Amino acid sequence: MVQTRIGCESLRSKVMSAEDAASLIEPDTTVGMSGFTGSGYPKTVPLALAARIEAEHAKGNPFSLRVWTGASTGPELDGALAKADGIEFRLPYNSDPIAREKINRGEMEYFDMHLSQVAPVAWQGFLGPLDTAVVEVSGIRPDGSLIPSSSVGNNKTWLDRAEKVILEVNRWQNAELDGMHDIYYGTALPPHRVPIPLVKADDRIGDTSFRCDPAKIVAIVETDAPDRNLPFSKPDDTANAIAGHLLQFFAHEVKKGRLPASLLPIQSGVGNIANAVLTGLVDGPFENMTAFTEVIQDGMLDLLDSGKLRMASATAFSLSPEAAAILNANMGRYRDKMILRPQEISNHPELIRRLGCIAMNGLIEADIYGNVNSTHIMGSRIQNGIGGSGDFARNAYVSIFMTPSTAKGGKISAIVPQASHVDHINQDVQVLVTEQGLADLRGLSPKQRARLIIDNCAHPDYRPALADYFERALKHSYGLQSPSLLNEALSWHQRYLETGSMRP
Ligand code: 0RQ
Repeated sequence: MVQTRIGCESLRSKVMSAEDAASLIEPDTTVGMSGFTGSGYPKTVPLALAARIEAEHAKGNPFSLRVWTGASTGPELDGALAKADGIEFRLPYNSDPIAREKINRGEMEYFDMHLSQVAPVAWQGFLGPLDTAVVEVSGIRPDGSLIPSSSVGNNKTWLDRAEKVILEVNRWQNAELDGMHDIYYGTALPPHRVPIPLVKADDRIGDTSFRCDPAKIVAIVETDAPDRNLPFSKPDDTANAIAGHLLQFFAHEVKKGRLPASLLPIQSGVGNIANAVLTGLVDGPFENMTAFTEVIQDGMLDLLDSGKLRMASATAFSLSPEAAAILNANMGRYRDKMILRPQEISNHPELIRRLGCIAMNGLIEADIYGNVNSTHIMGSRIQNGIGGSGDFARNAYVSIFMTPSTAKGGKISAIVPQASHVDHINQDVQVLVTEQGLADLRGLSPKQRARLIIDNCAHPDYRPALADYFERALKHSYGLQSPSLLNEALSWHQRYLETGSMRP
């Protein structure tokens, strides 16, 4: 007999099957789901909901939902609901391939908003009412408070705002997660907003659990299923070169007295390159580091194990299956070195600016002036979403973007005359790094930036064409602050669409 994680006697009567719980969600309503970068998302109710939607569609009945999450979830949620044609509108960050395809075919509306802004905007009422919250927790305490699972995301807000609440109590999540979380209940709307009392990355300012009115809980489903836990690829030469340039930059900044020897709280974006940089820091000279970031990925565990990282604050885990197994086997050891907070706090501009985070994020393309596109392929196809990159880039002590200098086997240059979509304006991009080198853009004018980016970051195959474009723009541009040849600026993208390569 498996021990229940539902410590609150009076709530046990609400236990039911995922199918019964899913039947409580009405068509044409808004559902706030837990989940952030593949962790802590509900795993059975969305699947049952997708089956119900398919059955209704087969009968000719319309059934679709507006779905809000923390960030990306897993195939059992976004994948299943998108496949069932069950999502008419979704926010924020998504990395599910089926949902991505639907969005790019124009069959799903999508708003990839800044992650720190989701909860405040929901409270401000701009998103409309929230009908149902479906939230995974790792347990329910005897007093009815909810022990969060492997991500916090927007769960506090969904539980507060929703008319009714469905809980998934997941036994797969480690019971020793209890105590790791820090749920801040001091947020308010203007004019009642006050400073957030967090001055160090390891400060605790809230509760270890969620509060939830038991009268709103309409269903509890007990589950035992793992998070998505996608593997990371081993750092290749490109990733290692990028990590090497960054480590050199940090050492230089410490020597100049612009960064302390333990650096400042690091933020690391998603993906293999970001993970490789963390792994690189394991062998670096910096000790006693802290992280104030969004996700704890494999490299962050390695850094904690090495003793170089003292603690990490985030809103979620994003681990490979191997790292998740290590974390779960050693939760007692890791728990005191990690804090999971609501994404409204982990990504809060006030806190990022106060702590002076070192922001490190990936990109799709940057132009010669350092405007960065993080989201759209060829200006129109969404890849994932802006996620938390904007929260951190605008407010960081130093904002770094990194990428391989080419994509698709060299057919695409990541450095282009003009970005086909801009998420981060050049003022928010202070350092650009590729495997070719690093461009420190701080304090430089657009023309000075262009020369440095072309020389230091562009791939040699594309460098001459970029230099040629820039020199001609200097001669023929309408203005010379950010020289541009309008009829040519996006021609590299057009050439790729027409020929399959940006090469001239
Ligand atoms: O596509 O898989 O079809 O080959 O884009 O690129 O190289 O795998 O890079 O995993 O580091 O992701 C910007 C998307 C980079 C990520 C982005 C194609 C490439 C591949 C992915 P394929 P890679 P990464 C906090 C931080 C926004 C959110 C963020 C991201 C696919 O970092 O989503 O920063 N960032 N959050 O082939 C055409 C180019 C391309 C290109 C790459 N120039 N043109 N295709 N690709 N460059 C965390 C959160 O917010 C949750």
